[in-house]
Amino acid sequence: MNCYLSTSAATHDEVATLDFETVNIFLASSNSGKLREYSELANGSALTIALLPNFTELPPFEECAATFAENAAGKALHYSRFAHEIVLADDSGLVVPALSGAPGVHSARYAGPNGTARDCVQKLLGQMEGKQGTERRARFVCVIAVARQGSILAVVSDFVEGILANEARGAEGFGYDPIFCFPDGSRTFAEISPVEKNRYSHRGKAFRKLAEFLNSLASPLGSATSNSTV
Ligand code: ITT
Repeated sequence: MNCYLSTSAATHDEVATLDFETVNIFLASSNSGKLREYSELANGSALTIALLPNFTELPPFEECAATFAENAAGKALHYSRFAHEIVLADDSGLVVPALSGAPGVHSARYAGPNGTARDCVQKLLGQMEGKQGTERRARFVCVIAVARQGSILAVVSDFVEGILANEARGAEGFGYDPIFCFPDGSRTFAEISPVEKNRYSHRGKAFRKLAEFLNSLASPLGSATSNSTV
């Protein structure tokens, strides 16, 4: 079992050795929805994203911290020890203020260790019964950590606000997308295209911050300390 967050942060010089022309990033994730979204986000940029080789055979990282940031950093550090390239880990989830922040960091296993995404959605709809108006507000949060060989290079985060639908709608996306609506209630994230989701989503916004940071390393005026950690 691994549950820790301790490392030496990369120094400016270590980070600045990135050759931005050839940044290959390995995603450490069991979630195929995340891989699809990151592949699409990196499409056309100088970054390439692929699943970390042999990911399913590597010792798992147990996400037992109380914050998305600690889980993302711990996950990135853990898996970065199994690769030479940069490793990206994403810890994300749905935060519902009217439920004291649940499901939050427990989003993936909200319906128990064997619960499916559909089970999670049904459980959440049950918890929301009788809640109306602003009580149905929800926020998707995404923290991305990138690490290389046991050193954290960057941690960035972002979020998107919406409201919870009364029933599941749409077939796109994954996880809680069928019940996460734009604030005007018009469409759920499962009713929009993957490209449109990436434009508005917590993950798309966080990834663009990461790309901007990596890009700044390629610029003579870039600074590894500005905007590098959120
Ligand atoms: P890895 O840890 O292996 O990456 P995971 O699915 O367990 O995969 P997390 O621990 O970060 O990942 O849990 C994220 C959960 O939050 C995910 O399983 C969904 O239930 C939910 N979630 C996060 N981003 C989402 C999105 O864009 N759309 C819908 N649900 C999302």
